[in-house]
Amino acid sequence: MKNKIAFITGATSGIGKATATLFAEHGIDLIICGRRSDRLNELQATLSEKVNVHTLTFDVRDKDKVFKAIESLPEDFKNIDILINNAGNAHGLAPIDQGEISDWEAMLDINVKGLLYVSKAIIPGMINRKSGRIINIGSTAGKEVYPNGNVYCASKHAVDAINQGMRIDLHAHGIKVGAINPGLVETEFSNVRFKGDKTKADAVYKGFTPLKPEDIADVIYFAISRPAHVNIADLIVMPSDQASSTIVNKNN
Ligand code: NDP
Ligand code: 8X3
Repeated sequence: MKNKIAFITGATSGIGKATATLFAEHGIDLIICGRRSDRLNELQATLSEKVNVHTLTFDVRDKDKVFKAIESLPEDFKNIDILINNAGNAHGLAPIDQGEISDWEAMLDINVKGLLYVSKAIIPGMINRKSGRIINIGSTAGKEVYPNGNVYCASKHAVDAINQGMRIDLHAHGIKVGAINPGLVETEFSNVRFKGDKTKADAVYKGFTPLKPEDIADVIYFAISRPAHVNIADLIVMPSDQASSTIVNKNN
């Protein structure tokens, strides 16, 4: 039987990379995406030992490049079964009156508009084939707002709404849509948020046991491997030391 094909955005790091690695172990062919082509090539070299892997290098903000990249897929990779909308980051952590406009634009352009561009390019094929699964990576920040999180939280609340909207609009076409919403996961996320300030980034994960990207990859694989009649519509995953965005037991 032919392998299923998954399209994963943000596969160069963190949750996306861990998901690509786990999917390869389960025999799922991969289209891995990101801006850092060296990392994509490295991951392709590793995972190609197990499955067929195609790389696409593009910035999700550039809609022409998104559409061209997806149109350029070779025949063998065109019939995408699973879309993991994962690319995204926080940029900055500041009160609303002090936030940088360029950070706000980055978060809305990447986390919201980028997710929409990729989805718009891939959904028509799923509709034609009357099947597909879409997992949107939201966040606890899409379920509640925390101090200084303002626009990042807004972007993830938008992902939450888009996830619901996609599910409502696509279920008649046989496409299953769901979101996985992680709490604190130790990835490059905080390094990006704090613009390379390692001390600030490391401090986020100190004093407690954060989730690992592999923990979220496990949950994503669980969601996409349910039987046909089961759809994981919306799921929140936190470290045991976390109760909400602001309540984290940091006494360990
Ligand atoms: P990482 O920073 O480790 O990974 C982010 C990924 O997104 C990278 O592969 C990066 O690739 C890609 N990406 C970022 N910007 C762009 C862009 N403009 N165009 C294309 N790709 C881009 O963070 P995580 O793995 O933690 O984040 C993955 C998702 O999980 C995000 O949506 C994030 O909001 C969400 N999340 C993370 C949590 C956490 O605590 N870590 C918790 C809840 C949700 P490249 O730089 O090569 O382009
Ligand atoms: C990432 C988790 O709490 O930093 O979405 O917003 S948090």
